[in-house]
Amino acid sequence: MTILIPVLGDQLSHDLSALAEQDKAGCIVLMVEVDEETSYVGHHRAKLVYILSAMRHHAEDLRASGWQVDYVRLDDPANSGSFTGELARAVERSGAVEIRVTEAGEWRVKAMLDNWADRFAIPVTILPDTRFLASHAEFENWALGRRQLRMEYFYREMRHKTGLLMDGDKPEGGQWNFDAENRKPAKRDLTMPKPLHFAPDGMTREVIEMVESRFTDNVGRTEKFGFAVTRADALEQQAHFLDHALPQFGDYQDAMLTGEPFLWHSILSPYINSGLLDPLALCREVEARYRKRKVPLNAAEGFIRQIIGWREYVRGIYWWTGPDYVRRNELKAKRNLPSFYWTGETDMHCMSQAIGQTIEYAYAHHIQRLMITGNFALIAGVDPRQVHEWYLAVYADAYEWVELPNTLGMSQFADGGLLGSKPYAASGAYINRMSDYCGKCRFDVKQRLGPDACPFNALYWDFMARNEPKLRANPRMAMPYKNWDRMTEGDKIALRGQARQFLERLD
Ligand code: FAD
Ligand code: DLZ
Ligand code: SF4
Repeated sequence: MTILIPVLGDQLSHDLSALAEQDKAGCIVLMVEVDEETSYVGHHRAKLVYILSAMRHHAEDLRASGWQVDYVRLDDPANSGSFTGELARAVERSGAVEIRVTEAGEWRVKAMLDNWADRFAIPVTILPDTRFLASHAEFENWALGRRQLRMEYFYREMRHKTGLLMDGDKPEGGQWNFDAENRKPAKRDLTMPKPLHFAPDGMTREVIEMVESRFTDNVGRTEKFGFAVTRADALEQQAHFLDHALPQFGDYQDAMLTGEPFLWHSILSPYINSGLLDPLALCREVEARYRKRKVPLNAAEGFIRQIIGWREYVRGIYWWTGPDYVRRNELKAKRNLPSFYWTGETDMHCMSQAIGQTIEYAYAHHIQRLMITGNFALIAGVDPRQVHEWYLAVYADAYEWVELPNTLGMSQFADGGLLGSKPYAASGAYINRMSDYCGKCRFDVKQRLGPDACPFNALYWDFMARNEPKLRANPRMAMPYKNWDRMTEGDKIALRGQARQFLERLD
């Protein structure tokens, strides 16, 4: 009377709902590496190595804790290439009488799981993913009837729900949000933290070899692969972050420095999203450090907000908006994604830094994603679908439920302001304020016109001008339009001409 429990590649948690309260002796956990998942987008090679190696290590961990695991490798000649095909083979092999699975993390895979009840002659139970704070119903109840959805208000609900950084019914420190303190530019110094590098073990080296030989056309390098691939190592990186980077996480959250890909960020998103780390337990650790006065409130609050605020909010938006969200293109942007997004070969130093480290590490931090690569695509008018496919491919932490709302909603404003209140469009001045990139660039950030002018400047004003009918009424855009109105007609024409010339060269 075997129960078959498929565990997907982003379900690498011992406390997964499908595993809860099951008699290990009567169950077989099924884990499968399948073409369908390794190729629905051209994943970065280090992302593939991370996911497949973490899956293999997790299977070992499950076995060590008493589970029977049926594991199918990508290079198994009998591998059918799909979740459903592999489930069918496993049902045959095991004679299972029931299938139990935790809900999938994206619409594409949800459709497959929903189909299993018709496809198989045995009962299929799909359980909610309890690793998130807010259930689908909870988010829907919160969202229904609101004129506008805003992360800040959802976040306050999550603070009440979890009790994190609460002082009774009030927020700790008398404020919900300390973001105003979290916008300091950083200076390079010798005490800067570095994330741990985990040298690949034999199992990871085997996966690297397989990925290098099978995914020859994919983007990204694996030479510097140093992600943790086990829960124990992910916990080590978590502790390392809490000790060394968290105290200044808030201050330098938005900063960027040449040759410094990680700064004071946690580099924990791949582990949280694939299930190796528990997001709520991590937030409780952060709060404990604050209570022991080891980290300031702006750091603790800033970090906790990213997880119980942004992370939960974007997931809510993903499921609430439905599978058609991916097609939204409010600003009707059509340009093809420039080819340098795949190589990093561009004179724009900020772009070559953000893309270069992405190719090298499958990682860039939030402000690089939002205000460098995202901002450029937005103001250049790149088709949001292509932008989305790039982000989904290149980051080790990228799964559609979290990547799509961040890219399409937050970064490209393609949902017309459903997720966020304004487009994150900026000229070179912002990048110059928050980084040291401009000092090392062949363009001059202070110039708007001419061959040496920073491309972000003219593109920014061109974006404002071409989207004026959609954006002028937005109260958060009042200031930039006031500045645009102050310019002479001659200035406006020159700026738009400069942008046009640049975009023609880009095409
Ligand atoms: P830290 O800066 O240390 O932040 C701590 C944690 O907070 C992260 O590990 C993450 O779990 C969470 N977090 C922070 N910001 C967000 C956010 N906006 N949405 C959800 N969680 C957040 N994050 C992903 O996990 N996967 C993605 O595919 C992804 N795509 C993005 C695409 C774009 C265009 C943008 C602008 C952001 C994207 N993000 C994505 C959000 C954010 O950039 C990453 O979570 C963060 O950079 C991960 O690095 P870190 O672990 O060092 O984060
Ligand atoms: C992202 C990914 C990749 C690259 N490969 C696999 C795989 O071979 N097997 C697997 O179970 N999961 C993989 N994943 C993660 C899945 O895409 C992820 O679990 C689903 O998207 C969840 O909806
Ligand atoms: Fe980027 Fe412009 Fe600064 Fe160069 S000058 S780094 S292109 S913002």
